[in-house]
Amino acid sequence: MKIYNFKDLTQQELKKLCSRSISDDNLVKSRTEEIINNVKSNGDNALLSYAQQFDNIELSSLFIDKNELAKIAKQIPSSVKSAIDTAYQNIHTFHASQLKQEDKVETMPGVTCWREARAIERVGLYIPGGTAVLPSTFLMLGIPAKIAGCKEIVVCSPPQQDGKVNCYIAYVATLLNIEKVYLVGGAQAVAAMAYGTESIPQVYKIFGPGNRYVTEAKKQVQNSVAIDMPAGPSEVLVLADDTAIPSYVAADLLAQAEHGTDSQSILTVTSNDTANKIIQEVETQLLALPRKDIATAAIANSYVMLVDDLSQGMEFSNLYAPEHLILATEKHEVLIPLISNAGSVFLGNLTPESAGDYASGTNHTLPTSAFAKAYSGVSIDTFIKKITFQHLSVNGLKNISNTVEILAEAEGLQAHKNAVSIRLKELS
Ligand code: HSO
Ligand code: ZN
Repeated sequence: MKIYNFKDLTQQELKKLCSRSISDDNLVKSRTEEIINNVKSNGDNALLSYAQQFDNIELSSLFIDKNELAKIAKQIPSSVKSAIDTAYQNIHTFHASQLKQEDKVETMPGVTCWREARAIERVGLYIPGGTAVLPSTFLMLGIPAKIAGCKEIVVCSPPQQDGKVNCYIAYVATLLNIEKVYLVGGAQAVAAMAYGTESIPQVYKIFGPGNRYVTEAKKQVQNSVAIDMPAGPSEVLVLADDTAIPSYVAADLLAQAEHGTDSQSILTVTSNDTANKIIQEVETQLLALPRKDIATAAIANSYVMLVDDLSQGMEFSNLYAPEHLILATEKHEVLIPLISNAGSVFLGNLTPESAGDYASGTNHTLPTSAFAKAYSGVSIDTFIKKITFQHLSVNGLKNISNTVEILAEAEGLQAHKNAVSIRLKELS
């Protein structure tokens, strides 16, 4: 890992180190556009031929129904079943606590305003199934969708070799009481949910991570449908001082690195000595990993930033705006107020990112590529919209009328003024 010293870097160099390698591949763009157009005009037929072309499978049906999901779910090993059950409980508890009814507010006597939440009625969840099948992502999207009260939850996941979904995905589907899982992956899944086909209902918002084609498709369908957030490769920034435990930090950096060759694991550290101990540990632990080729490439794409102290480390972290921020220090508490940009934060030496990735309760669908400067991770809020309400009493109309009439007059909008005056006249 290359080592930089924060105070030696120019603004320009810092900016470059904080920029992410988002692939801007014209071939991906044009292929995705072609897929979307094909799904738009040929619906299910296009999906069936893509299953043949990309997944090497001749599907007899585009979906697996509830009964079959229940059957497949029975194959789940009991240890995985109970781990999923525990994760489900924790994620449910944390997300249920986010549902709050706001108070009604009287802005002036007789003028009452408030907001009420309503679920997005139809949502589409994309659950990846390529090199890694991620039932945890299904939990992270399905649980808040259920709690929010989304009426129709459309789930797409690429078919496995046997033309089905695996038992983990099937088990999560039964926990969430999902009607069907559609056997569609890639850009074609996003297109199907955005525009609808004979079998797949059109949705209002699409959620979930995926490969470059899925990400590009989500970008391209945004004229017709909302998406959860822009997505780039996953990343972590670990801020460590001399109270950090090098082997733990190394394990966290590698957990991120094994996600993909374009993942980034940034180590921000207050001393050379600790930096060296951590780098040593990374090299040792890396050798024993089954996904060491992927992790090695990701580590090569990562770096170490030396800082004078923790507050300078926070300054850098806020510039980088990491998806995950791990504070590997005993002094994590005092750093909390200094955090301005991060997707999700892991406090202290005993809190690995993996806890949040799977089971502590927080969501793991988070803003990458410095979008943490402006976006939040997925939560109940991502599955609802808030509608404003207002009511004027006799008194309220009298109290507000003058203000509205004068402003309408000032804007030259006579009909606006009349809408108040006509009511006021009746009252006097
Ligand atoms: N770290 C990933 C989530 C994940 N990790 C799923 C393991 N499985 C993005 O936050
Ligand atoms: Zn992860």
